[in-house]
Amino acid sequence: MSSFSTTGDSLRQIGDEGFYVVNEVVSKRLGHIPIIKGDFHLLPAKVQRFVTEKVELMRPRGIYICDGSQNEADEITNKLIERGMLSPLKAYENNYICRTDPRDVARVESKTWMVTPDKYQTVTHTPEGVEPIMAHWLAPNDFSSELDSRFPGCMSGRIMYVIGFSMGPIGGPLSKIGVQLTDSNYVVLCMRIMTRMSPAIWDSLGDADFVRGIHSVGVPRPVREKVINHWPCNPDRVLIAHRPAEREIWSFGSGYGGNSLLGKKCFALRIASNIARDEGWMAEHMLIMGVTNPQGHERFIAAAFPSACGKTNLAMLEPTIPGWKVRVVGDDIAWMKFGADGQLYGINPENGFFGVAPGTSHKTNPMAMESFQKNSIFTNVAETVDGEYYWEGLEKEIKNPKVEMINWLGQKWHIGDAGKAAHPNSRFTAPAAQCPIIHPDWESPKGVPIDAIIFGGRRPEGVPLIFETFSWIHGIFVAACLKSETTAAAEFTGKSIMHDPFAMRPFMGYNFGQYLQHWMDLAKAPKGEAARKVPKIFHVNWFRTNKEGKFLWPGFGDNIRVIDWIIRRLDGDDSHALKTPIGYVPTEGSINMDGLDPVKWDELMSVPKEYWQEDVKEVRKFFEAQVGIDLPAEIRRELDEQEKRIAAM
Ligand code: OXD
Ligand code: MN
Repeated sequence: MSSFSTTGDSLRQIGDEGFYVVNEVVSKRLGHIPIIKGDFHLLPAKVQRFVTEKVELMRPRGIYICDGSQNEADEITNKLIERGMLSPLKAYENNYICRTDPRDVARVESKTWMVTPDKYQTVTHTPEGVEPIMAHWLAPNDFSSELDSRFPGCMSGRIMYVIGFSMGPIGGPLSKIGVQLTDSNYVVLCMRIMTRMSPAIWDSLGDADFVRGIHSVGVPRPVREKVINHWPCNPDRVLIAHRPAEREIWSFGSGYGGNSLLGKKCFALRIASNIARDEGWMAEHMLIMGVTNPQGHERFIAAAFPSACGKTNLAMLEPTIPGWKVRVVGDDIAWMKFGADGQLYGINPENGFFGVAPGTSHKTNPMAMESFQKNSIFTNVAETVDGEYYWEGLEKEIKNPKVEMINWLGQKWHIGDAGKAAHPNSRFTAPAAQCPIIHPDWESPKGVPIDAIIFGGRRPEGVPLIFETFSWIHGIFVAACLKSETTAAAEFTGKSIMHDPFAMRPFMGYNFGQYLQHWMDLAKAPKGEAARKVPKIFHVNWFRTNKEGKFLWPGFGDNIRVIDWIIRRLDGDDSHALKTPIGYVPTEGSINMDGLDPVKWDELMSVPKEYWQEDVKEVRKFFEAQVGIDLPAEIRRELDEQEKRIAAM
């Protein structure tokens, strides 16, 4: 390891970006490396070591230690505007838009890896020739060569930003600290929205360890290929690799949020699920919402849906029945831990919303719309000549439907023209605190008490609007069987129903069989703690269609009607549930339909025998192919029992 020291101040200008050198780090190996911002010596020693090692590897031309302040964000924003990478959306306060290289628009699941010494720490024992779909494994040796062919010198000519951040309220008992190194200033701006980025985290780090994130767009200077849209990226060389034992993430070649904002999917799900298993808690792809009934009693619910299936919309739902109130704690990730009192508590580790823009409107999600009226960044949406954002779903709300726009590909576009205004996975990045219905306890370090967990997906056929599982273990089985139609959040094209167990398929951090076992084990309290009050588990499907392909349920704000039923079940109302082979469904009349256009109850709620007979066969094949001997016996038993119940229908 090299020893570093810093030299005195010297206000020398560096490069063409108007940055000044405030200090220097001297490396035995590299000589003088300019510090452009911050005081290296104020970083904890272990962070200094991490930074110096990676500087030696990636060889940036300067180091910028971020403090997360408004001044810093303004400075970076102004530079990006000058360079043409960001532009202000003039119709709002402090909102910006950027367009990516069109090859860098979504998560790349096929290039996302977990690196563990033993393959089966990452993946299940699948039969010969069957590719595991939950987590991809990369051998440490292969990882080393992939790393060696990408990272040495990858930041040359660029500035390396050092981002210290907390997932969860700084210093909270459920929170964790990360340090991300990146050469993308867009990433700095988005991390500032999505995480708590502040020098206060250095004090709270103490003896604790931190998660290491190393991110490079993979385009060292001088660049060899033309940079498109001022968005450097290296799509042919993308690699997103995690070393769970080392709590380390290596991301190369992409600036798209899911690949580059390392606090989110990489840390808060893939790495955190490993930490959670070691420490006895859960890191899940779930929203958390507080729902208050007309009697004023509030319950907190966590809900898991695959990407782009409406978690943000549900978390911010505007109830259509009077007297109900919904407040959002989080819209994408939940970290949950049982307290010594036996209650499950959950926090949202994030600080912002990175939501899918198309489909978001005042009709579908007015509270999300309110959240991004200022201080937000829009990626791959369209922009009108009046400086407004635009995407599919805003047709009825746009002030001037004839207005000229620039679409996400940078071409002139009008409503009605061929092609799309916005990319289907275009995003808004908005501070959570700006949401008018953010829960007052959303930053409670201890978390909020979770009483129910909902799983769901896009299931056009066969799956009722709502059912309640029979038990914790049956709920785990149902979550293991979760499926959904594919969306644009990853690289998939075309519509097909895919397995997405626990809505975690793209984010699974370790062997799925062990993950199921971990969920099962959590029901048992350690000695000396109160018995665990496991939440009830439900399954919902807002997306069932009739023969003509029309949705049978209005969804959005009307989903409160389903939540109302769920909450009555939590409150011990046993009179409104019908036992079916897959779980309890509401009896007709037990869901409040006041003010709703008539719905086809039977079509919406039916549990068709033939469909479920096929489903059980398909699930058995899926378990055999994808989980194999790693499937806990209890879950296999749940499948057998469900099969018997269906056969007896
Ligand atoms: C997301 C995703 O960005 O799940 O939240 O893809
Ligand atoms: Mn997500």
